[in-house]
Amino acid sequence: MILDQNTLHTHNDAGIKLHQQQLSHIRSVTDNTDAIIEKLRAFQVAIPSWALGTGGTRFGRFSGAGEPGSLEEKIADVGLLHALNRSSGAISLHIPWDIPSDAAAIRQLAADHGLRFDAVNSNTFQDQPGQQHSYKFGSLQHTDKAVRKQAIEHNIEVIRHGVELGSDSLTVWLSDGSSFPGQLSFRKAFSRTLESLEEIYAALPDNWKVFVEYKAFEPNFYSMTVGDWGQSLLFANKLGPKAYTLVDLGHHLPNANIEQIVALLLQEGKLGGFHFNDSKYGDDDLTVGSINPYQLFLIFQELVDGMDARGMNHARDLGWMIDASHNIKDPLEDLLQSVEAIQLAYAQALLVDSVALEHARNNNDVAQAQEILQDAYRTDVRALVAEARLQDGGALQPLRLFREAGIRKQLIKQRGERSVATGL
Ligand code: RM4
Ligand code: MN
Ligand code: MN
Repeated sequence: MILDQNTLHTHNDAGIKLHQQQLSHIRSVTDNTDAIIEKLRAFQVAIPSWALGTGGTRFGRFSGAGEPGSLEEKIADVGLLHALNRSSGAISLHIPWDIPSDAAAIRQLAADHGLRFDAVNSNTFQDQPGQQHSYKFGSLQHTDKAVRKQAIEHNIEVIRHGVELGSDSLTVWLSDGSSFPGQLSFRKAFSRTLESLEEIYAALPDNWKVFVEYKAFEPNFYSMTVGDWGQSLLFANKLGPKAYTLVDLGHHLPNANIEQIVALLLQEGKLGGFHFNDSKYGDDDLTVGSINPYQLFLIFQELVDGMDARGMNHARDLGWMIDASHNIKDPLEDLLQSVEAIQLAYAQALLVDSVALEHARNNNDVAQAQEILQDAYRTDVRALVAEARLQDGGALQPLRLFREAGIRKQLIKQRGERSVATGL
């Protein structure tokens, strides 16, 4: 469905007065608000095609209603999000969960919604019906060359789909590893994986990037072959200039200092992509900013600082994507919350007085350095984010409008109570 423009305008008209007051307040206490709004407007976060349905845990899945049953409907859902917040202008596909049968038509449909295709994702962590070799003991690391070959060919196939859709990056996340001591030679598993990745790398078009995503544990619980940023960086460095590390916020051991990881990867020119989510324990895939928004801010502060140090474009030079799963919330509401949390953290990071911070650091003024960061973090920047949306034709309060307009009810009417999206 398409967001009705009259409904949108009624919503915005109703909230505009309060918004103007809040905006003029933050303008009166902050200098560079126009520059921040401009950056917010440019910043787009990709929505993965597998996040539009209800996820589950290994204990059960409680399907929502009106879920998108086809790729076309998933694109329509991302289009709706984008119409509401003007910040979800990209979609990321997981192959084979979402194989476009008519790539040109799908590309056109996405363009009609103002969407482009972000990184394409391969899947060698599940067996598909009719697949010749099993990935039970790994894919790119497998001891059997035939299994590795199958996994390599799948990744090359994913690149082909991506080219047809106008994507320019491939994300490889491997579940490869071992569950028990003795099961695997770490060194040989690494070398086999590298060789396999080299073949995939060789198939990348000139303007493409490959992102090597790491994860500390799960589904393997003793070792993961791309288990941390060190391993990912080793692969990326050995592969070459088109290979980068991808950081997924939920893929670290508890209490890891992700902001430091991000800072160093950026300094090395090897941070390529980012998967946003939040977690209390592990790869919980919760709504961004729902558990630890301060950490998200600290990460953004390093992202902004590190990108500026290299003269990078915040909006274009890294791949930004949400990688979350919704077990009990409406996926679209959850995604609206995640995008908003990302924008708030980004806006707060842009507020940091980096000159004063540098000065405090050089003088070892620890208390002042903390004050500077927390001053930005404690600033209410919601009006800046809302203004950026407004200027781009979005809603003042996307989640509220989603409810007021009864969007889920309409989707249920179109798609039925029992439609189930493909994905995890
Ligand atoms: C993994 C990882 C990947 C995602 C899959 C579904 O844990 O985060 O990025 O594609 O889950
Ligand atoms: Mn991920
Ligand atoms: Mn994950």
